[in-house]
Amino acid sequence: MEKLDGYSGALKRLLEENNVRAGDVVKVVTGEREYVGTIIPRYEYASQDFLTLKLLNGYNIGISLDKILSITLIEKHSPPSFKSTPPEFKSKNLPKAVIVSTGGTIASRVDYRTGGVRPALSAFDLLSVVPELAEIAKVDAEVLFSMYSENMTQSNWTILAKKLHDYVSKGYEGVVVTHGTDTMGYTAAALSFALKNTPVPIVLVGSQRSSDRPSSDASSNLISAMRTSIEAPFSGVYVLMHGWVSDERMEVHLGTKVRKMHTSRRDAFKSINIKPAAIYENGRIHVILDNLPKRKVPSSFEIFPNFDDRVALIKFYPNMDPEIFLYLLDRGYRGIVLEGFGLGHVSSRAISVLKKIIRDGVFVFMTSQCIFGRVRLTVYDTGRDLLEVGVIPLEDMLSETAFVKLSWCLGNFEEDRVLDIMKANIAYEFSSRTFLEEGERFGD
Ligand code: DAS
Repeated sequence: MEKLDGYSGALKRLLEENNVRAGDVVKVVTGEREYVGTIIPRYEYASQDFLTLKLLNGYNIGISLDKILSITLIEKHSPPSFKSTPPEFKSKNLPKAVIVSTGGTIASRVDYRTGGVRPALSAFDLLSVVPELAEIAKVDAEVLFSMYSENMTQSNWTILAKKLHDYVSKGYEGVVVTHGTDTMGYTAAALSFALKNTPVPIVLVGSQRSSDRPSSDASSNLISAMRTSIEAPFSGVYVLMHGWVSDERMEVHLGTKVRKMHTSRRDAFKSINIKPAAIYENGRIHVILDNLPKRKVPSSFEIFPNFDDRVALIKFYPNMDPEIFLYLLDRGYRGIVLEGFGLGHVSSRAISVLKKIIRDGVFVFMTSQCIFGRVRLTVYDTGRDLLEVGVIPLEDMLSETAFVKLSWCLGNFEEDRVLDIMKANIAYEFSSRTFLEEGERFGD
């Protein structure tokens, strides 16, 4: 609790002299009037010139330190602590499901020490703050990591893939992975490649608002993800997030075709160059894409969990110094995914350097920083020169997915198989053609 006070300096001394702390009910007397309320924690970075009280009417006020004449303890309180309670499952014959938590906003709460948000909720906490889950399945929970997703690495992907393979192999009917939103698309792609022919849906879910904020999307996302993982007729790896700013409609995106497209909106995630696999609305799943793998169709469920981290994703920019590619070669990088301009172009200055590193054994693939559409290296001479030196175009594949796939290829297969596997459509990472409905704006 001490660290939650967040008070320091003269203000902290005043609290200590009067033997009061955050959570206590006190009477504060200033020159003008008296206040009765609860001392609430402050975050360390807040100004230390004010004592913050929650009055009996629920409003908070800040009382300037130099106005305080006395503080009297009325009632010692220990701040409310959060204790998760085991869920009460509604019936015995519910299907078995599991929530594997990796951290992120969905598993976070406001941290009074800093005023920011930090990973704080365990998977069990999630179960107890969202009791509706117990009506859908007999849910087990495991905290695998408790981290912001910007810190996830290839080795986290490997650990997570093996964990999920275990659960699915033990017969769990539905698997939900709670994850930070920042790199959820990368992890969804990684699991799409690492877990081949998974017989049940694995649904990654995050939230843009932590669960202790009124506008939180955490519980609605979690319930929708659990229901989708248990009831969807398809299998594979998906991301579920809001399809619109309100709570009614969720979108279920293929793990290799999804990207976070807004920093804060709750409908930040979009399927790129393809429609969402399904819509989850008012408790029902509406499948959109044809030819999705069917749930529980017997086939060999295999795991290829390794990833090589000597792969770089480079967004080309005007006047980029091609020497950067030589640096990557010297650092032992084995593969580069380029996010080129337009149809897949880089400055002509770079072509000779790319030729050198490819000749020295580095794999180089081309995607586009346009995000929508597909690269085509045969339209301009620049593209044809790139083909000539051995740069491989990756159609409409998302650059982030290409980065993950190359890391996965180099982590699991011999080099003489890499080109063929990169060009093969393994987990819907390629869309054969990009259809736009009549009048539809791309990115809708
Ligand atoms: N930092 C973000 C992350 O963990 C928080 C979130 O959006 O989940 O990805």
